[in-house]
Amino acid sequence: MGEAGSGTRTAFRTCPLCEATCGLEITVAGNGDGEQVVRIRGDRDDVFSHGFICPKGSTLKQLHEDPDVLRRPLVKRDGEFVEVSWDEAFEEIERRLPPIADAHGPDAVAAYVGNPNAHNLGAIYLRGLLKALRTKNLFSASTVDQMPKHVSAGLMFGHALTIPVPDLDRTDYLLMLGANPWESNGSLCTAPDFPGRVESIRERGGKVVVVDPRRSKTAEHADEHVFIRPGTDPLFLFGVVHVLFEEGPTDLSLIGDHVNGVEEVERLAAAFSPERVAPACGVDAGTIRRLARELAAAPSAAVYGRIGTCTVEFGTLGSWLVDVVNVLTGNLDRPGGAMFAEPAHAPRKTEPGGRGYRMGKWESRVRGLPERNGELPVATLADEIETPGEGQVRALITVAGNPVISTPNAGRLDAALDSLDFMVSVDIYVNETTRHADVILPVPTALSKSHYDVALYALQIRKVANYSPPVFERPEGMPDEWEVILRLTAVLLGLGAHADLDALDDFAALQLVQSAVAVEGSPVAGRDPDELMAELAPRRGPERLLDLMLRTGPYGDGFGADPDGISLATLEANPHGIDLGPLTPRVPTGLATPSGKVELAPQEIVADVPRLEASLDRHRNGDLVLVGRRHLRSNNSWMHNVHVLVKGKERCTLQIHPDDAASVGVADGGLAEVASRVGKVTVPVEVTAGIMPGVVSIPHGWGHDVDGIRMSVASQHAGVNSNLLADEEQIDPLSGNAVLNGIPVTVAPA
Ligand SMILES: Nc1nc2c(c(=O)[nH]1)N[C@H]1C(S)=C(S)[C@@H](COP(=O)(O)OP(=O)(O)OC[C@H]3O[C@@H](n4cnc5c(=O)[nH]c(N)nc54)[C@H](O)[C@@H]3O)O[C@H]1N2
Ligand SMILES: Nc1nc2c(c(=O)[nH]1)N[C@H]1C(S)=C(S)[C@@H](COP(=O)(O)OP(=O)(O)OC[C@H]3O[C@@H](n4cnc5c(=O)[nH]c(N)nc54)[C@H](O)[C@@H]3O)O[C@H]1N2
Ligand code: SF4
Ligand SMILES: [Mo]
Repeated sequence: MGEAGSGTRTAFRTCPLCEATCGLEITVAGNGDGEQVVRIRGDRDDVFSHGFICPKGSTLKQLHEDPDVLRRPLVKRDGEFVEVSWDEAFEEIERRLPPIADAHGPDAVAAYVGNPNAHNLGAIYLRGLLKALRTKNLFSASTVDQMPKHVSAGLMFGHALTIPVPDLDRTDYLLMLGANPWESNGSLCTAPDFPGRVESIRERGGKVVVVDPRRSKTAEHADEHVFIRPGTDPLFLFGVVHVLFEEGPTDLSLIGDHVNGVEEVERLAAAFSPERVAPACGVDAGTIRRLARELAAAPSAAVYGRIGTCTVEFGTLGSWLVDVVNVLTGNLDRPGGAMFAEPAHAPRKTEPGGRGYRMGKWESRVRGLPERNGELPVATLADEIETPGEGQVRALITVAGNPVISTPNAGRLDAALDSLDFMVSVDIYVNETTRHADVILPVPTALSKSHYDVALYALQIRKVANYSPPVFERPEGMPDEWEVILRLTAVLLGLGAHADLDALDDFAALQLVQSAVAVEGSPVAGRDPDELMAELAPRRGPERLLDLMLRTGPYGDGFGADPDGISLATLEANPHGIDLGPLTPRVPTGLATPSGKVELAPQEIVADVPRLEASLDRHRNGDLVLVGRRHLRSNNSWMHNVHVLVKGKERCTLQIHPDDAASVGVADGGLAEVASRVGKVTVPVEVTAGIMPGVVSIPHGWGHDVDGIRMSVASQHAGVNSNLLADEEQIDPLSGNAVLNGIPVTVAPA
């Protein structure tokens, strides 16, 4: 923080709203309790974002000042929320939650953790909370998002987070499927000003191709846009792979020694000639052949797939094929291709190989759906709540999640939450989900929390690290988010509502230190844990853990082992972040598969290919299918209470092609009723040639027209909940991810 004139100061803070990690320059005026944000703009000196900001970034001020944001805990008494003290809130939880697990077993308590945890430093403490629950009923937003990519990357490269990212700043050719970074600013690819970086590819003479059933803003800025029928990307990509083998040779010169399974992929691809897949994809065979040749011929190329390739019927196959093409064109792990990040806070792997990705450790009780990454598909949460029997879910903890808006057959889940014996939510609003809670524990807003992107830096396109201290003190008496999570953990551990949190935190830190010194090859291997604990003092909370991670990480000071290395103090001294350079190759040492090689044809994935092939013959009778979309001024379900973001033209509309509008009899500006197997909604119609015939689109995150929420602005801009239409029975079986794109619907005038 620096002084910027009398009575004002300037603070620097990474924006936590999306995955782009933009640096913000925040001007604060006044003093003490009267301090206020006067301006938020992009931090021009930020080493990663260089001043870029989107319209959401500056609204951290409005969020901070939003009168609807909770500042005191709420407990429901006789159906009404009443404000209580922090002690009372935790005493209520202690009185009601542990007895449920005691009486019915640990599986009777479920947890759902949502997207903002990926952007919260304090969420490091969630791991302890979830472990304390000892339940198999763990759910998160990952199974309505990126679980297919975790599974494909886990099986191919050995770890759920060894996900290659497109080397945007150096690539000559970018093929993007099902991603719209002009609105989303990117995902599973941390790159502030993603659009600017894509523009630069074109400026330096490269090519950008977008595959999407909608002519998205990203598609408009590309060299080429290819319409594709929702859910058919794996067929398209198999067509590309088919051509790569047919016209060969595939380029394995760089990585060949480190890949298993190439012949198996060639054998599988034989069934997917461009001519055979073209009718299903709606992409002509000539285009598929040409794109395959372009990818193979480009000096460097990267294929990148996101939401539209994950939240679909064959999500894992699509996610796998993206990287199969990266490997076969010689682009995996080379500059300009698809590379692995190496974040400053994660220990460096020095030997190839590892335990490999384990999956299916347990199954869900009702539908028998397998565990992935330690969790179960959220598409089956309602089943687990509604279905009686041993292990039935009777209590739920949500942390930063809004599953009533975000998950399939939202209407069913909404009703199911009403039947719980007890529910506690850690959240900043009374919204569609938390209105069902018996206790709501609020947390400080972003400007009163510190920040470091533990999750997203694992997917960054440059080696960058940035830490921000809180801009404001927390309101009097309000604990930090990690303290709320830790106190909840203490209650679950049976330590009661008044446990000694400092002791618990010391214990958590000591455990991490002990495991760090036990790692062979670590710069602190064999050191005395107490000595390291003393060096970390007087830090506590997430800062202590982060300091430990940074110091034992690939660029760390190793507690003296490398005097030039970094620590949290280095980041504190560099409020615009530190830049450690472009990504560097990590194969084979970064690979954690048991073979120490890239597994191009994992057996679990190969076994799913016949299902894909069978879909080729599926009768497509001209029915409409629904896809989603995002808007730059929206953020999943929870930034709609900020007036500047929701004002203006209605954005929650049904986009439909003119031909389809004519055939079903709906008109621009009119209302349509959209129905699926599980529900129906009435939504304003937007007729546009920017969407493929046969496809309609409604954005997710809306539907604030329910009773009992306390979001005065959002209620005025309610929109409809598109997940009332998503079918909870439709999942990608390999990952358990919900199918949120390509939902069969009917449309009629309302
Ligand atoms: N149909 C359809 N559905 C989708 C998607 C789609 O594309 N189409 N996208 C999916 C994706 S990618 C995602 S990630 C999910 C998101 O699904 P969720 O994570 O369930 O939903 P969010 O809208 O992110 O809700 C975030 C919640 O956290 C609260 N919150 C905000 N900031 C904080 C904080 O700092 N601390 C705490 N404790 N709480 C906070 C908000 O009030 C809100 O209740 O939705 C998924 N659902
Ligand atoms: N402004 C804003 N930014 C956000 C968010 C937000 O809600 N608003 N959410 C954040 C989150 S949690 C995430 S996960 C990311 C997501 O980031 P992105 O993956 O970029 O998400 P979308 O903008 O939904 O883009 C998905 C695209 O896939 C297309 N699509 C749908 N079905 C198919 C298909 O079958 N095949 C192909 N090829 N395309 C298809 C859609 O038309 C859409 O253009 O965005 C993050 N950033
Ligand atoms: S793109 Fe916008 S919302 Fe995302 S980090 Fe940057 S300023 Fe924040
Ligand atoms: Mo997401």
